[in-house]
Amino acid sequence: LTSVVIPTQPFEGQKPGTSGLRKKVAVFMEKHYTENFIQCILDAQGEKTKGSTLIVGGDGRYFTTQSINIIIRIASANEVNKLIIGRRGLLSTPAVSSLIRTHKCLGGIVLTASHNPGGIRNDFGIKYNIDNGGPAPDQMTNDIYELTNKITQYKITPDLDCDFQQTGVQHFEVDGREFVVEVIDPVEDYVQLMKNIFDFEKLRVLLSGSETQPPFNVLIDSMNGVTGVYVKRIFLEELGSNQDSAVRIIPLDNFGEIHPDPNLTYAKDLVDKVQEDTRYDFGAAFDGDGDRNMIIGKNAFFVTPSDSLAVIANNLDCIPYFRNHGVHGFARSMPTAAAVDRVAQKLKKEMFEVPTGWKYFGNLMDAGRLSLCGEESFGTGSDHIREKDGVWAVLAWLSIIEHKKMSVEDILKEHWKIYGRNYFTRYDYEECENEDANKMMDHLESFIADSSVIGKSFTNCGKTYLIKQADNFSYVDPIDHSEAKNQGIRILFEDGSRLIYRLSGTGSSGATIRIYVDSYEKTDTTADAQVMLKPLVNVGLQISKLKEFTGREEPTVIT
Ligand code: VG1
Ligand code: CO
Repeated sequence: LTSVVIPTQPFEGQKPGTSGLRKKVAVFMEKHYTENFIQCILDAQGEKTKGSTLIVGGDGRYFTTQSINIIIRIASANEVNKLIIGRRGLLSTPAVSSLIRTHKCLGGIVLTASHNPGGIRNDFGIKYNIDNGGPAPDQMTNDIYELTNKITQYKITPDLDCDFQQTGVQHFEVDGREFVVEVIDPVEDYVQLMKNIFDFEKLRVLLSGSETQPPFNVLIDSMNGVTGVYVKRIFLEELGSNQDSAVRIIPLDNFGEIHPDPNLTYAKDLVDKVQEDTRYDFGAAFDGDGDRNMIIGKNAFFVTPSDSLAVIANNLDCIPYFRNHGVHGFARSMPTAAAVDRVAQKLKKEMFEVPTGWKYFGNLMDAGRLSLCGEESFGTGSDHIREKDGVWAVLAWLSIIEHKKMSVEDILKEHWKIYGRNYFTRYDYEECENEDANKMMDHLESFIADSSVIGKSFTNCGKTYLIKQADNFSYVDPIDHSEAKNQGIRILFEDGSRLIYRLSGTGSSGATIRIYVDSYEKTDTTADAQVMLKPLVNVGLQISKLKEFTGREEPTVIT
């Protein structure tokens, strides 16, 4: 086989966002569009591309097969030595992260738009992960973006046909060099990793029951995403959970026309089932690519991701991995409520607050300063890999439940009793006009730039909030000292309450405004979060003038 050089021209807007490049499928289908981006990913690695091995796979959404064919043909022409591809193109994001580490690869190309809807009319995405298994840092995604703005040609092996529906190794000769494609089972490596972290014997007894104890009944919802293949193997086969304890476990390329995002709005099916059927002790859902998780208890008792992180942090001794490796620091993204900070303080662990996006945790983990971290957006994970990990989070919760012999609700109530409670909510306004959203953010910029706002008070529903600090969050990485600026407008109040405003970096059209609202209560810990936070939400709407700028009366999603 011989490679050829194809002339091309730059496309506008191939700028990776919070987590890769996400666009409508139709955009990726434009002639040369995907080819350009793949060529730029490889070019950004410089000489390291030659002779390298890369992992390739994703959540199986529409355009996965087409994009993998493109990757195979472009990688081979650019002297990549080997691609390791998940069978049928399937690999969860955490599985890619693990495989990069297990096989000591240069990196991996993850084909996913995560929780965004899939199918021919919806979103596709491409993300590059580096040799530590984590998302490419800002420096590299900026390099990729710059290359996309000046690309003039790409190299491709047009006649290379490679099937990846069955496992096995295939050898090709391209321009006189050997090129190898190894198609692997998508779950094998990941299952081994989980077995090394958790006590599968104990979890098996919990989920399948014993002579003295009925099974702990779980309902796991893969939302037609890639976790289906992992859930089937781990929960049904390895841990002996009942056949009907997992639903929507066949990955579909359009996710069955649902929004594969595990929260109370989009995973309502699961919430309703667990609420209606009191036999269920526990429910969990994952997003399309398997890095997000939602945890609910009996009667659909909801665990916020910020609390989930704090509870896991407080109970790491239930998990063999942490008993063996020790526990270093904890971290959360800035908008995530500070429940875990209180655990860190009590356990005397280092605590880090980073910008939104998993890429900011990687350096701290590589430096051995971070063991456990999370985001309010249903992401939880540890230093076993460099991505958030939905299945891992569920196994962590089940290990805690097994060890403490307590229900989800009782575990939370006990936690709040000790630490107090961080009430949290997030309002999302999806697909606003870009111009309106930018104007609102400009207005907030000028609001915080005016130093006279410090000490100003806002009263709503009888509650008064006094501004203590207002800024746009910036972060200096403690390891490589790189700086990330403009990561969200923060308004911090005297009583510890916070309002945070950001524009999403994962959408594919329009602007999504996120408002994060949280407050801390030492003793009043069992109220409804929406009721508790309503006055602060109102203050948040008043300060931002969101309704005036966007014309939106209500948020699209509340989490
Ligand atoms: C969102 C979340 C962020 C998360 C990111 C990727 O980003 O807020 O916490 O890391 O999605 O998650 P943004 O910029 O839209 O707020 V996933 O599961 O899409 O890889
Ligand atoms: Co995801």
